[in-house]
Amino acid sequence: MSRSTRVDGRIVVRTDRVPDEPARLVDDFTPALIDVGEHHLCPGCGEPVAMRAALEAVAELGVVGRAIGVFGIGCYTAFSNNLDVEVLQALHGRAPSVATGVKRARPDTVVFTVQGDGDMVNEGLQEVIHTAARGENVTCIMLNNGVFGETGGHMTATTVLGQRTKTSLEGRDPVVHGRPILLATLVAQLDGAAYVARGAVNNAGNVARTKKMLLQALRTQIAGAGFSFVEILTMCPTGWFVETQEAPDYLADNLAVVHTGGVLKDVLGAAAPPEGS
Ligand SMILES: Cc1ncc(C[n+]2csc(CCOP(=O)(O)OP(=O)(O)O)c2C)c(N)n1
Ligand code: SF4
Ligand SMILES: [Mg+2]
Repeated sequence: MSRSTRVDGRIVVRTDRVPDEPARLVDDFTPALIDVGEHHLCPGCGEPVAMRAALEAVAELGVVGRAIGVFGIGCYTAFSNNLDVEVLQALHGRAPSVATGVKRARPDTVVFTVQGDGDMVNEGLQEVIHTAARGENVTCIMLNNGVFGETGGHMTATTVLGQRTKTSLEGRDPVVHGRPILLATLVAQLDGAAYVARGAVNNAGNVARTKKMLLQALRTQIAGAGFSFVEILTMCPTGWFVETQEAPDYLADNLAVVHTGGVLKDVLGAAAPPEGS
């Protein structure tokens, strides 16, 4: 008896009966820097994938012992208790300023923020703009799902036109709600920003590209070249009111056509320091 079946062209694992083959562990994919392998984020959420890529980048650069994460407030905040790196909790949107303080007090550290679009663009936009303009030697990571996920899927400043959210049930209307802020595009205009990129985690290729962006952002900081910023588009099937398995395509067809991916600025380029520096 087959363990999977096809529904609308997709392979779906059957859950209506006990499988005749026992489950087997293919490999232990838990990242080394995650202390507790469990979290309470929704199935299909993109934030754990982005978090994993960031942690792998920190580990690969050999800076675990001097890395400090500054977390904003959103679903991703759950990870602040799970990680084997030092973590500080900032108030909504204030993480770039807290990161600034940490880095100025301890220039030997490698400081990165983890914030959502609601936290960074709605509730604390001026913080990241000023931090970038000052050219602070920190890395800010924004997980952009276009909604306030944790509080139930409300519209944010990055919600794309037409996107259905809890507070825009007929889709975001430019006349009523205004137009989305494309934050990476905005930050790239600032002279203090040395590295700016926008990635996504809706398929394996995009995860690999996003990890390269995170590596280069952290290398930029390690080289002392100035502010670095990586925006990552993440799935939020719960806040988007779509089926879990539909979320990666929803991201590609809606968010990614407006918040387009790629490296927007890379002052250091190939001159970045090698791993283990
Ligand atoms: C000052 C303040 N306003 C509102 C809230 C409620 N709140 C907690 S998490 C959150 C949503 C954060 O959204 P985002 O940063 O996009 O993260 P996501 O949950 O989507 O990952 C809000 C509005 C709060 N904690 N503090
Ligand atoms: S509400 Fe959205 S962002 Fe929050 S855990 Fe669920 S899928 Fe992830
Ligand atoms: Mg969000």
